[in-house]
Amino acid sequence: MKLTSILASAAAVGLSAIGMAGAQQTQPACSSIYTRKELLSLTSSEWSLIKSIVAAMQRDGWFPWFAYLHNQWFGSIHGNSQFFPFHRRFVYEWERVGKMYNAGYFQPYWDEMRDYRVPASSQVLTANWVGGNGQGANWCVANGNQASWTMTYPNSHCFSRNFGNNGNPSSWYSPETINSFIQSDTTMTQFRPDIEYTLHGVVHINIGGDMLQGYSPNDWIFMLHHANLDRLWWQWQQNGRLWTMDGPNAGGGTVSLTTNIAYFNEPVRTVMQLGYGSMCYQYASNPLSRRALDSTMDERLAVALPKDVLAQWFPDTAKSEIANITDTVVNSINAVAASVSNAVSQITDFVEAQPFKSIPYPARLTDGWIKMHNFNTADVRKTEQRSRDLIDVLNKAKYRSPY
Ligand SMILES: [Cu+2]
Repeated sequence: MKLTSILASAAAVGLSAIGMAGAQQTQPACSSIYTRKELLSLTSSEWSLIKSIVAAMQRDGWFPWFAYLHNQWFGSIHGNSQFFPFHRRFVYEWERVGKMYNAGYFQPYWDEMRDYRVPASSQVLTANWVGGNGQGANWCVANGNQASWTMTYPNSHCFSRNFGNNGNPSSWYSPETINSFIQSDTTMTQFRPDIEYTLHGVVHINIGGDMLQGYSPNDWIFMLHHANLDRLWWQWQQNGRLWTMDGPNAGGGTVSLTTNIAYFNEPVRTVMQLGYGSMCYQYASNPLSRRALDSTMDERLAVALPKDVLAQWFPDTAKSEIANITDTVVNSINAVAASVSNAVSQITDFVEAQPFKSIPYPARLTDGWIKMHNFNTADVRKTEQRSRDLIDVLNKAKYRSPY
């Protein structure tokens, strides 16, 4: 029905906004663009190629180099607006090295929100993919593509993971929460902590082991994780915020488009627009079935939430035709043309027939993690509380999550 045309017009608006802002880009458009796919959507030949390149990179010492770089610059690239540009450039650098082995390499991402209810049962964390929790006194990982590896930075140790909450990590952040950040944050000063202090930190902490350390790039999950966060930044940018950059820099001052990225010493503007300069990649949306539920999520949010609440947490959904139609129906079904009300009552009936499963609170950042990053504890707790407020709103409204 109409939903596809609504989504298509939303996409068109996004593209034209990029075209208008294009004047800020001084680099050439890429002549060809490759696609970063969700890990679980790789074909078996893509996965065996990528796996073999990652193994070759370990053999040739690239893991300790990237772990060293991340650890060395740790204080400059977290807790301030270097966070997104640095990690975009860093993951790209990893991918660039991978492509020197074989041009077919690209950095997959992990659509972590999909697994937020029970992270440990994610297919990503199984033997066929990146493997699961570590075992024994040193939490050595014995399965997956890094099974039984010895890491050499900062000293020789077995590659390790130590899942949070005694091996069964607490829930992390739902698609609804992340969607709300993407829709309602208008500055990098808001968006950066909303991602860094939530999904970013919780995944690092709950995977544990090497992922818990300044040298977390020892775990290839680091690259999957940061490619996903980069994808979320890009979604936010495409929402009319392509050139939005503000907020604090490490050691004082602010980050702008002309500020240099830590370590790389290249201006932030060079990484802002995917498809230009060296950033010759794009993200495939997750083709897995549950991801196709995004438009269902919008419908259900519009049905469940009063208009003012919807506008506060999901301003784009509130502006969409979906919300207007459902709102009209809720207020005066008689005033609507028969065909429209039919379509909408079908949506409403369908949504109300779905079981209600409340959204769990996500795990919080630990005091140790906050201290290690020198984060402001009050800022972290405020961000976490806002996420919990949204979950309260959704659960109270008996919002039926499709995830
Ligand atoms: Cu980092």
